Amino acid sequence: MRNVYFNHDGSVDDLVSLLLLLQMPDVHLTGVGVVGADSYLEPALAATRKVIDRFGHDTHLKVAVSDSRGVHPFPKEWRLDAFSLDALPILNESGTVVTPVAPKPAHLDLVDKLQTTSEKTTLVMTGPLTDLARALQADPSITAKIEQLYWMGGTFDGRGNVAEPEQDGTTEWNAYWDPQAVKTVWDSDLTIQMVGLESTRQVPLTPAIRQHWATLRQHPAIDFIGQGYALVPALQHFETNSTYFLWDVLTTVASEFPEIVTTKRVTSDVLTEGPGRGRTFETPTGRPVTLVTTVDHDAFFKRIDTLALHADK
Ligand code: AGV
Ligand code: CA
Repeated sequence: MRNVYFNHDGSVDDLVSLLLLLQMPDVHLTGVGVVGADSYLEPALAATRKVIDRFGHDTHLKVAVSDSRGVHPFPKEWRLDAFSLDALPILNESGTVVTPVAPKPAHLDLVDKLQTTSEKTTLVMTGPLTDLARALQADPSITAKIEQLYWMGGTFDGRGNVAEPEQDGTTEWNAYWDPQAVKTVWDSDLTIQMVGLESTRQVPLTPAIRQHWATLRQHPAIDFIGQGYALVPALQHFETNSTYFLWDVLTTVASEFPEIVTTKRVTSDVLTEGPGRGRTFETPTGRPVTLVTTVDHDAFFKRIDTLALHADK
């Protein structure tokens, strides 16, 4: 069994990532933290607890709430999706929420879980790095208990996904929310696998994929995935700023099934000031990162099916 701690920020693909982590036979989830970055915190927390109730196979997880705040807030329209997710009937059949809230804020819950787990823990983070940066500041010795960090964020190809004033279009949102947190994590000696936009662009949400999930909706976990991805825009005629990709799901699935991706080692740094703040970039003097470069598209989507079907058991 592999210990995994998951920190996410409440968008559709974050919750689908949680669902899939809960189905991985070799994964022991030691903790889950939620940050209200690409979501409002209350519905993101509630939906997280309900996904664990419904699809968690009686794990004894508690969900930790983040009090981290970003420098550049996500668009309100995107953050509102968490309310719709939390209201989906499939998460509300029982009418009660059982999974408890952890007593400490997410960054300190992370420290506790790492330090009290005897073996090392793999970190999967599908939102900004703020909670990890704060955990490192609270207790620098946690690096010895972290096997590796898998992070969805950043990009090296100069094509960002932030369409906001006073920035130059080169940054990815999770990095842009808190650039200094990326810098703090980059300055640590953690082993990092990064899933940036160059690879996630290979796995857009499309009408064909939605149709595929529709045909399998008799399986509750696939129904949840289909309902979730019905809330966000697919790649239809051309890519817009709101087009949805399977960013976080790729990160999560690749953390457990490395054969679906190819990677390369890069040395990199991040800007914390100026119009490119939040931009990750390659530089010979930077720190090493394993960057996911390509995805086996069909194997990836097949893996989602197989994992989701596991929830029937
Ligand atoms: O930049 C990708 C990150 C992922 O962690 N998030 C969404 C994923 O959960 C921010 C984001 C970028 N574009 C978006 C985003 C969009 N069109 N809708 C919602 N969130
Ligand atoms: Ca996310």
